[in-house]
Amino acid sequence: MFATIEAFAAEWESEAKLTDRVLSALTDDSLQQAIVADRRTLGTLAWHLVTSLRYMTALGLDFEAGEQEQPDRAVAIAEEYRRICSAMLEAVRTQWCDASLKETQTIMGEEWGNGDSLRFTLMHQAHHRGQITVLMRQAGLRPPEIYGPTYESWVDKGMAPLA
Ligand code: NI
Repeated sequence: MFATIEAFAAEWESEAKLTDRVLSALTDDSLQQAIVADRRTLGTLAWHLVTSLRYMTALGLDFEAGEQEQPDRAVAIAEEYRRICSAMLEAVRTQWCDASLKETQTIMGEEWGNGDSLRFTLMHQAHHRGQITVLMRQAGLRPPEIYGPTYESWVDKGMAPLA
């Protein structure tokens, strides 16, 4: 869990940058790429990264939820992602203090500290971001580096990539 707002803010800003890098690499056509037939697509997963942040308002944070409908254009999803990431962080910074992170709320029938909810939100984003990078490959796109080199970046450096 997070004990201070600024510890969360620092991690959130760097993680949001990584997610933005992924979303900004999507193309409109790639949004149709499905995990398997009739399951989530790259587009629905990318939009889920935006819409899931709205759940933070259930914790008492007040910020603009934005459009409900998933945009057709990848650039619009990335743009809305950047907006809601900043709006959510601004709400945490201005509406909560470090003591708020120890307060608990009932989430899915359990008592969650707000600091735990912030951690969950970060991990949830990373989870779906990982799914998205796999779908990017299936859609023929080059995934950006996240926590380390990709297959292509090893090749670019003239090194033998791990298969
Ligand atoms: Ni999810």
